[in-house]
Amino acid sequence: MKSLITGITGQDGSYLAELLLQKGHEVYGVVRRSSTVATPRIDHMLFPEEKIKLIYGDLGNGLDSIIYDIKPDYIINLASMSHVRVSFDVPIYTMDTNATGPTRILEAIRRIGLKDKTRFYQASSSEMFGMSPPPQSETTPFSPCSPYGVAKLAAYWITKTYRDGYGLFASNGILFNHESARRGETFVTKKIVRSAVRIKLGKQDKLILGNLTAKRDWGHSKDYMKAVIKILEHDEPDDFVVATGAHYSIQDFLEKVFAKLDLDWKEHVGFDSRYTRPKEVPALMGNPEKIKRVLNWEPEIGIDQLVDGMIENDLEEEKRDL
Ligand code: NAP
Ligand code: G4F
Repeated sequence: MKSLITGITGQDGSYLAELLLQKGHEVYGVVRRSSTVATPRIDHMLFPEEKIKLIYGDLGNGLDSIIYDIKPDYIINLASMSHVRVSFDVPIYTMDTNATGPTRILEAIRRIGLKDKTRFYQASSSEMFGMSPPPQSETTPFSPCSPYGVAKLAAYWITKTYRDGYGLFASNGILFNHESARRGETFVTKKIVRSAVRIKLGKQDKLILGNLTAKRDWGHSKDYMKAVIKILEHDEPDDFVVATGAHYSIQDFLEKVFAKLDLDWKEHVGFDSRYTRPKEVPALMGNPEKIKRVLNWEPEIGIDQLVDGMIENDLEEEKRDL
């Protein structure tokens, strides 16, 4: 089996590549050329042994020749401009990457004639539910309120359109927030953990955040990548919510992390409106009943284990720097 992952250098891409290698897949990844090294999350699969193959490319163009050359069994589209607040600063780039990008892939599968060979997965997002109140499931109306959410919703629909219109095996995973030690530094969970650890070690004094009242349903990236594989291996293409079914406010998360480090968050946390958004998704909490029932998927890592793993990792990294 050959799998092509876009976004392989990201949090999810790195876990998915590991899981697919364990299943014996030949794993190919699309990477963007950049002036800094973009591969820290996947270096262990490149050196000393080259377990995965990287190809330079971008969702903006050129993916069709990569798909033509490899003719993958699975294409997993994880690449995106994944930061909701930044999407308000770069809405056109966000639409091009997150909405037109997957359309380019689907059209390549169709035009190259891979309809009966290649299964496509689109990384859809709970951000598409936007203002719709929780719990959100596959039948909840979408109501996005960020350029990111709007672009992801377009990608969701184009995936469904190619499935229903052309008979492609094309599925959406509607994933709620998922985190890990490999989470990007500017997402709120990682920002909180990294800062709390640095405060504990005397390397930092303040942590400046935006809105603390929003609620999110946080799971672990590795669990969610197991769900992605189940969605691809299912006997028919379909759309699935992937979530834990519980949610916490940003303040709850903050309190939990600081308490685990014996710190009082109120002594260290400040507010800056630069970290708020023009419009905010107030509350996300998924109902994972369908994926539990149809694909027998369950999250294995709870919120406390997730937080403990993130703290342990950042303590080790920050102590190494000391
Ligand atoms: P991430 O860590 O930010 O990774 C994003 C990946 O996309 C990186 O490999 C990045 O490459 C790549 N990328 C960005 N723009 C690209 C472009 N124009 N061409 C090619 N590659 C590009 O995100 P993640 O947390 O792993 O999330 C994976 C996917 O799931 C994303 O599509 C995200 O929107 C979606 N999602 C995430 C969550 C979540 O909670 N994590 C929830 C729902 C949906 P560089 O390394 O070069 O930047
Ligand atoms: O960690 P966040 O930036 O994640 P957000 O916006 O929920 O998006 C993530 O989850 C989506 C799934 O629902 C993905 F599709 C998306 O790609 C991404 O992975 O922010 C979480 C919450 C927000 O309510 C935000 O307003 O935290 C709040 N927040 C408060 N202070 C902050 C900060 N967020 C960030 N990034 N930085 C802050 O300082």
